[in-house]
Amino acid sequence: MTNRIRTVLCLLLGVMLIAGCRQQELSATDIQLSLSVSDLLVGETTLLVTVRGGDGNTLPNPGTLRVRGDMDHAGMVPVLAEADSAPNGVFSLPFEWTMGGGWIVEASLTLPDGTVANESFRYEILREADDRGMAEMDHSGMEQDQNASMSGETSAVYMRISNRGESDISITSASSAAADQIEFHETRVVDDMARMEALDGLLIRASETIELAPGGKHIMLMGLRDDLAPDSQMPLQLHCDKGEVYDLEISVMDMRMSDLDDEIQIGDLVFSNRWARPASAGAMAHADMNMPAAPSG
Ligand SMILES: [Cu+2]
Repeated sequence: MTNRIRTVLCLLLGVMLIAGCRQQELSATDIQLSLSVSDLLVGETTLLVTVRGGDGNTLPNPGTLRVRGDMDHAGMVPVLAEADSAPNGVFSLPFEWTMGGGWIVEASLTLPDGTVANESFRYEILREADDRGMAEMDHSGMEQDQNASMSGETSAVYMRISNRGESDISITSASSAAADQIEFHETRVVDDMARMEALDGLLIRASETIELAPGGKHIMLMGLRDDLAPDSQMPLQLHCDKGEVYDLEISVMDMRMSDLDDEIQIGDLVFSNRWARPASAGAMAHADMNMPAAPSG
């Protein structure tokens, strides 16, 4: 699987608000931008950008919104849109996907006091309806069941893993009945943009503990076969390079508020605080599961 495909799959998720606005007075950090699009096929579409404040309520007419859409490879002309009216806190902008492929949409909201809140979203745009599920182009690796409505959805698993043994343990792959594909990722903030990078695996050194947590390392589930309803459990197997398999149950929850008291030891490894987010639809903004903007240029 190439990096690009990885990026595309994972990027179906949105990006949380960026740290860059934190010092501003009108607390742009509290503002959440979410984006939904009417169509993921080449051609005209409508972008709906919802603006919410820290209390989760929509903010009517919060300012001026500028949107810039770029292909994730160089050389394409950006598509721009702007609106300054959002009667119910929702900007509606006509937009055009001019080509099939990976897109990065940057939404930039200028508040009345000049503060700017930014958020980026990634989309995979198909050339035509028939491309859906085709194993060609960017979807190879993804082997979609035509009937699987969940196939574009993703989630992430977090946990703490301690190695009580005397040798390093390397987890090199993961599998689950709940997802078609699982990768190890790390979220990093570079230039105020949160990016997810694929990792080869997880190394837990002797006597050390690693923490998989929102905003950092995580186990990315792609092509969900299960909607991962809150308060349910999902199975996960972690495979170590020596052939050992760690069979785990993961609690599905919106957010972990306290220790889960679910510590189990398998061999030298102790697993605790194992949780996964519920399935999230492709076009949703989602804290922590941010994806990289491709190199600009
Ligand atoms: Cu990820």
